Amino acid sequence: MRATEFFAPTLREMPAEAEVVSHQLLLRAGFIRRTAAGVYTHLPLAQRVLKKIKQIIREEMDRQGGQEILMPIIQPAELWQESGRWDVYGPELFRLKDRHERSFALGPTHEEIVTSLVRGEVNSYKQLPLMLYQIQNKYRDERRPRFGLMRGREFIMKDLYSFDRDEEGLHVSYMKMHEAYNRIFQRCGLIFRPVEADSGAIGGSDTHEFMVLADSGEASVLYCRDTKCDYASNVEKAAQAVREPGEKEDLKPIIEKETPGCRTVEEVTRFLGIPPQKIIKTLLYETEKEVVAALVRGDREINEIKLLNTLGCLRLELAGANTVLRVTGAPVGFAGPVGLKNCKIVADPEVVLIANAVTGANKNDSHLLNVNMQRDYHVQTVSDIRMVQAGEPCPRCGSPLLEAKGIEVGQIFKLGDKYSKVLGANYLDENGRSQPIIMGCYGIGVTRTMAAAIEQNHDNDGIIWPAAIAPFDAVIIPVSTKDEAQVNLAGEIYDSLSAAGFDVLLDDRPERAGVKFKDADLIGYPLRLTVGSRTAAEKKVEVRVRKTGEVTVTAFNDLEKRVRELLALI
Ligand code: 9G3
Repeated sequence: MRATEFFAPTLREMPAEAEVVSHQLLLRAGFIRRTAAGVYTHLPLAQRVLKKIKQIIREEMDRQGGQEILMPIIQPAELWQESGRWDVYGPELFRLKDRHERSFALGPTHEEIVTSLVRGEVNSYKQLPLMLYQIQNKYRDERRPRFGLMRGREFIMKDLYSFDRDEEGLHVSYMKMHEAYNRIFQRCGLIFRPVEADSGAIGGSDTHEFMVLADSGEASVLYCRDTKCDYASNVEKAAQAVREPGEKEDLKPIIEKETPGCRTVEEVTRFLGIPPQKIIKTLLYETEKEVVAALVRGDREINEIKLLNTLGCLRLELAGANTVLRVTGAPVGFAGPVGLKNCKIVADPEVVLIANAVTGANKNDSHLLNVNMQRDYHVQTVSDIRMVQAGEPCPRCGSPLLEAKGIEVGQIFKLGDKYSKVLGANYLDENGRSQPIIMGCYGIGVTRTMAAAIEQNHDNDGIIWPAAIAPFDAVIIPVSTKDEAQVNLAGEIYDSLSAAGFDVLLDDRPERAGVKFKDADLIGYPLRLTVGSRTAAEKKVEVRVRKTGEVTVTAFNDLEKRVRELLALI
């Protein structure tokens, strides 16, 4: 491809609307243009990157036995009503009607469609296992589409669905996808980690997220410092290690103390001169069923996902001031478990270990000192309901946990019979008995992977593409397009590398070399091959590696070998 014919409109200025670096660089370097909020056109540079990512994904899905299909974007409402999800999802589900007033959704995901396909076609154990996948546009009407391709309303996803006879078969399929995802992100040249995650609203049991590590990532990952232990978890899922009880303390008699205006842990610790580890923080929550008091140590934060899972409820919200007043008899800031009635109490295991704790007195401007579980109050449930922090011991091996920021680019789920039960996707087993098909689903955000690659690999000058997903392997720059020797050698390089199977761009624009160098750094070609007057005379080429800035001069005759070597290293 010649730059004079190539459609890659770069921008001089940093686009003002872009908040994250991948969005800024994708716009500036001429990869994408905005069509509507959260909706983008992919220009040729982006399309080249996406094609390479998709190719890697296809090869790894096929290697594990996946078969590619293509399901419709337009999905009939009836299937979503059958699964019960038509009413579960609100405005996030794009809805539309046809000329006959029949309702449809623009597919945000394809569990309903694929399950309905399989229930119609699979009826015997002999047809299982089965893995079907597609690479296709998805639609989700995000409240605030932001961050460019990181959270679009239209995006490309690879989604695979596995169908097995039983949980054992599902586990085999799940591990195949786990392996495939490791290979995919490895081959894409990304630094990533598979982490344990919460299955949340989707139900089911096991789930892992694949995180591309980047400081700008929205997600927090905790992982074990000991590299022999591969524990890594999304911060929401991370389990606290079991703690031994500390020194035994004699139980002291309970004392009520006035603490005027002290509502927060910080205010109470300062006023009473005690460490926050001695305080029991009591937070009231409302679920669809009841009011719940959640107890954690004063220096800890509640993890609402863990609390929701412990309670087995659907909705969970911090109780308002009126509810707090009605249940505790005191304004917000003075709740405590002692004498608390009409309210379920859930405690974090660390709370059990606090002797002579400080709690709210359920009375305005008052706290209780020397509160002890069993003697002074009882709880219905003890369960891990708090956030784990970096530095705490790994729940598997006890080494300290480290924290990293990541971008979720893939997620794999064990669904079990969640969809097959409601949609009636059954098969006949060897004994002629009808069984629900056991499913898994496995997604990769393809457009998001491209954005995450930039978040992880850039500098002040622009993008630094990993070679495997770069739009071109190299750019060839003749320093002067008026110098015939340079133009001829650049053309020869272009022809020979193209013939050898490399993707190369010949920057034949009549621009100053400095402008072309700047654009080359911005677009992020792994290699820059420069032909100047001196090198042209000697039939040599200056080879610069974008990632390291390393420059070497190579004879034209050795160039193909050199390029191959360097690309293998990037
Ligand atoms: C919806 C809307 C948004 C959604 C969903 C449904 C997320 C929804 C979860 C998944 C799970 C897996 C297949 C590939 C792997 C991930 N947002 N999810 O189900 F109606 Cl509006 O999509 N799907």
